[in-house]
Amino acid sequence: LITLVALQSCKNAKSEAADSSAVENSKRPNIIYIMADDHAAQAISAYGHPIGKLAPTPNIDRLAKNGAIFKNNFCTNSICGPSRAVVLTGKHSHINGFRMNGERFDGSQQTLPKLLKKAGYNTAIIGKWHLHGYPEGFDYWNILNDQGNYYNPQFIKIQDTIHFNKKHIDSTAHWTANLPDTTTVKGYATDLITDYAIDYIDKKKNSDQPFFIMMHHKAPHRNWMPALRHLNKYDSVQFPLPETYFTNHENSTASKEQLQTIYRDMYEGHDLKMTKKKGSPELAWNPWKTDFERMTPEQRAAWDKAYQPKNDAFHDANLTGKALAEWKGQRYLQEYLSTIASVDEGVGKILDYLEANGLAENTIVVYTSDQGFYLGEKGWFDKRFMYEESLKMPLLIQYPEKIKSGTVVEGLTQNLDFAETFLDFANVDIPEDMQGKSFVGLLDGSESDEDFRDAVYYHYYDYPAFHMVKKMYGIRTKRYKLIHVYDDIDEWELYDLQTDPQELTNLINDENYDEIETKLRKRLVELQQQYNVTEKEFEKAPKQKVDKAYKQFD
Ligand code: SGN
Ligand code: CA
Repeated sequence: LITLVALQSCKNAKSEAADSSAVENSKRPNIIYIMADDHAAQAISAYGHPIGKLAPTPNIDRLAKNGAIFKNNFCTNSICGPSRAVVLTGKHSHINGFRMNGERFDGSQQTLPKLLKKAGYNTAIIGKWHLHGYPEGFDYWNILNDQGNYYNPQFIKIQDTIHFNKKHIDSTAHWTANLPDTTTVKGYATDLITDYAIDYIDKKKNSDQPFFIMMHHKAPHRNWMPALRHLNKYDSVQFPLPETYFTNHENSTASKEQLQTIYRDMYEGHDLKMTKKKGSPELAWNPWKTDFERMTPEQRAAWDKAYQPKNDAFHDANLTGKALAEWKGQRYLQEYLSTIASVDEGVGKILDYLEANGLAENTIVVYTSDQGFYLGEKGWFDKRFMYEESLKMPLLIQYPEKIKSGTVVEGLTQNLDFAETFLDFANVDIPEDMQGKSFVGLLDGSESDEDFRDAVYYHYYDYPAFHMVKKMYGIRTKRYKLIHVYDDIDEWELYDLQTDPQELTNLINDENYDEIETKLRKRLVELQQQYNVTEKEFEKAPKQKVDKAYKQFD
């Protein structure tokens, strides 16, 4: 009877195999999950985009060469904390309870690290956490304080808080920011996170226990501060600005009203590292001063030395209007891509380490980002929208024992599937209540793209908030996308990705697409039923909150 109950509550019924004996463990793969923050697929050369080609990522590309690249991997909610919560739980935001940044993740719920730990894994998280409160289910953690900083970041380690108690956690309200347990570490965040991860792996490499490590970079999140060694990396490269850089957002009110346009909303000093006047290192508009003030005088001097000539040249050029907007797009891409250079080097370090220590064969290495990002498409930076650039998450996985080199996955996968896939690879029971699907079958060819999934569901809630992207939910199939934008508006958008990959023509009122629209609406409702979406999910933000937020971001 006991076996029966166990079988019923799991999707893959591996209960008998799931003990933590040393023999069992020695066969189980280690899992290294590397997740960047805001790393767009367009900026990874393996994806073949012109930007990625001009700023190659040879080490991330090694994963595609050794293993698999996913061409259609999507997030369920394009924003940081929510994406992380989905990865941890294998459940949509409305089920795991973390719908938007600033909320507090309920750490008492079932999570991937807890399940792996129970099955005998040693579990760790290093780097960005951003779910507030302290991580649970990890044997070791060393997390960035809140969003983290590029230079001399603050970390919070499990050892520092070993004496913390429940009361202490509760009293810290929503934020891990400004906790008493932080230690400022001199160095550059991406390099520190890489080195800490290698230290951890090194300690575990001879153990009987397999390990699972989540290595979460801050990079390349705003405000895109490259390492000192990369400050001039792309000074002489001209990146192509997208054709849609100056689009006027016809037929989409949400697109018109967003506040994430490069040439209008970026902070000239803080983000674009522009200076007030020629000959001076003083930054132009820089409201979040601590990103620069925390640098040591030596770091700051090296920084200023690298930027002075290019900023002086900008002042000499006296640009205005369209030329200025284009210059800003170019500077943004240079900053963003130079910041990625150290992430790519870090991936190389990890892969070299695994190869040199005989760990490569039996270790799954995953590279992804919490969501996609705009690199000037539609004039934008940031994410949040259900359009391709922010919906798509890069995903590359190597596992020489089980994944053939050069595998290309076209099936529709999601971050919702990660937990189940890792459990599957680790031969651990997959709980019935997880909402994704293991994509091991897509990797070994035993399942077709069509059988795997016909449509993905999306829901973004974080409005009003930074960048003022409206609430929206929708469905994306292989060819079409239907979006409902709601709250202070009620607008539907329909795109044909085959004829309009840039999603510029809203077909919602086009009669030729009536039949397709009807089918999509039906499938959308079915998916909402499947994922237990209730009326409660569509609550509106109070009007005063919206008005106040607009004022704040004006
Ligand atoms: C910060 C950024 C925003 C960004 C959010 C959320 N501004 O507030 O541009 O959208 O984080 O990003 S900054 O000037 O403070 O960098 S997320 O990745 O954490 O969701
Ligand atoms: Ca992010």
